[in-house]
Amino acid sequence: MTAPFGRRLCEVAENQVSGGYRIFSLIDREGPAPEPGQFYMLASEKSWGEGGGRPFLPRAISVAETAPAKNGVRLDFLVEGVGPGTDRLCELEAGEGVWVAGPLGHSFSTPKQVNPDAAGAILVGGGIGIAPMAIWRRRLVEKGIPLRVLLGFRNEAHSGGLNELFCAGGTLCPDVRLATEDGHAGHQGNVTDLLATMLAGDDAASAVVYSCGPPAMLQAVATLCSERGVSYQLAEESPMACGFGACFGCAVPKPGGGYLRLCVDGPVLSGPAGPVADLAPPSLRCSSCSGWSPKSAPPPGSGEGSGTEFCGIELVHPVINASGTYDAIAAYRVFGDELLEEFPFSAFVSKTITPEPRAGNEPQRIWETPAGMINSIGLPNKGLEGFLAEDLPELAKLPVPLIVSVMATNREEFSRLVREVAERDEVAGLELNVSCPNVHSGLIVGENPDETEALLEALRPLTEKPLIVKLTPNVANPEAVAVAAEEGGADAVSLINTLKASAIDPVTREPALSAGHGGLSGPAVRPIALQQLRAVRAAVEIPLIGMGGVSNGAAAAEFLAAGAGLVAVGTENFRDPRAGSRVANELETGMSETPPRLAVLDLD
Ligand code: RRO
Repeated sequence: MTAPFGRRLCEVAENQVSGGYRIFSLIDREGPAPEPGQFYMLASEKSWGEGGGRPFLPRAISVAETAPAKNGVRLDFLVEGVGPGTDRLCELEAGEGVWVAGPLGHSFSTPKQVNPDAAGAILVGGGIGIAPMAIWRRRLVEKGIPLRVLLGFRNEAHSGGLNELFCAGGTLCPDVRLATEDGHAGHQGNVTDLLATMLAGDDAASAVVYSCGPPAMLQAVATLCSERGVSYQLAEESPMACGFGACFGCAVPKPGGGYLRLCVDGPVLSGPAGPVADLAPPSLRCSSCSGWSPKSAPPPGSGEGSGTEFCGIELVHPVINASGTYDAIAAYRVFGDELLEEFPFSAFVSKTITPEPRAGNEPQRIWETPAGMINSIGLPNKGLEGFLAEDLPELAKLPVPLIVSVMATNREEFSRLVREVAERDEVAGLELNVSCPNVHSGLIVGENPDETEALLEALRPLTEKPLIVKLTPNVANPEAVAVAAEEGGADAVSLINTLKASAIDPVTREPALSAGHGGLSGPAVRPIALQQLRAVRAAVEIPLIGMGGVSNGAAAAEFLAAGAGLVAVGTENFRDPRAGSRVANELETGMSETPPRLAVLDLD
């Protein structure tokens, strides 16, 4: 089952207090009913990204219960206010609008063999993690699967959802047992104590354990199950900006090395941690859309189409994606054909590829900031060979021209990338990423005009296809680097990549990102991007792609006015999977659905 493409506005039906938490209900008129374990990306229509600029990114919240409602589906969410996003969700009032994307992610799956003599299902929920256990419990009961439920809370003030989700007529459901750390109810101690006792039973090996809760609890559940040879499925949590595979923030270690993206490979992982099943066929195959090919693009200057021409590539509108902010293959798995029918960008820029595969940086990889975010993703990619063999044939089915972003740490490797990528007919152009803030290559070519010019001189003879140089904002004179790129033979430059930035976790007082620093993006950087774009515009003749906090048509118009030929949408894709087409429409009509989100810097 795929999710409706994009986000939609749903109405709050009610919001009630529940043991230190809140349970709020939305009426979803368009989406399908969720499966247990799935989640939604939520952001209130009002007071989100305004004022102090936080909350900015939508929040991933698991669904606790669902029921048919008049004109749609009711969705219940359990939420604890622990930061600006969840605080705002706790304040929602009946009748308010909430932006919703979903249902997203893998759900729990039923034990294959339902043997009435078997131990059945054991559900283990801790704290806020009881939410997906509630909807899963009801589903298992409906299926007639024997089950026992173990719930753990710190104290009475953190027992939210218990009465509403696990009681009938004011009494705890008979299959539910409690553990509380303060001993106010049930077993005093951890919920995993109860699980350990249960798994010591003779029939334990035939049980399946389902669990959601804090990481330490999930680790203990996994250890217990592994020791007893019991299969298990865990609904995990990880900070995520988008929910559909675009941001690469929600990485969790994969057994055998590398990382999974929890939004598209989870949130439910089966033990030993692995995706439960494929969401949808990974191959892009939209029967009603024809893929782009160099032959299907009208020749520049032919007058066909209402679009734009950029370096000889004909585009239907001037809005593309910023590299690394949209994984079209993952998005297809989540949204299906609708993605291809209404592809949001007029050209697609791939995530940067490197000569060899890279796993990316250790989590934590993303951090929300006022009106923006810092990423330290660290360039996870399949490497040249994997990209050409697996991803390029898929990306070639997109209904728009493809620009491949490449990065290497020396000229020889850059040359290999450019030669092998450029010779493929599916590729319309290449972006040379000389500006990633998150790899420790020793040299960021784009910080040095001489290196940039020498690189372009080496690469220019290798292809006639457009070479676009992605500039870093982390230099005093980006225009000097742009001039060097132009003199070396670049066809265009794109700017800005992210600004070097750090954040301190207010709880630990340690750097919030594992790498210590990352790159800042989002509306907070827009004035800097505009200033650099203007400086570069004055210094070079070649066309420019402008980006940096483009969140609506008004912002895109600013970049075009400052001298860009195209604008790229980046961070806004995480908040709105259809941001590209929204920005393009707003540009064309001169109207923005959403007001400019530059609250921290705009004085108008
Ligand atoms: O993957 C990343 O960490 C990353 C890249 Br390649 C880039 O060019 N810019 C960025 O902010 N992050």
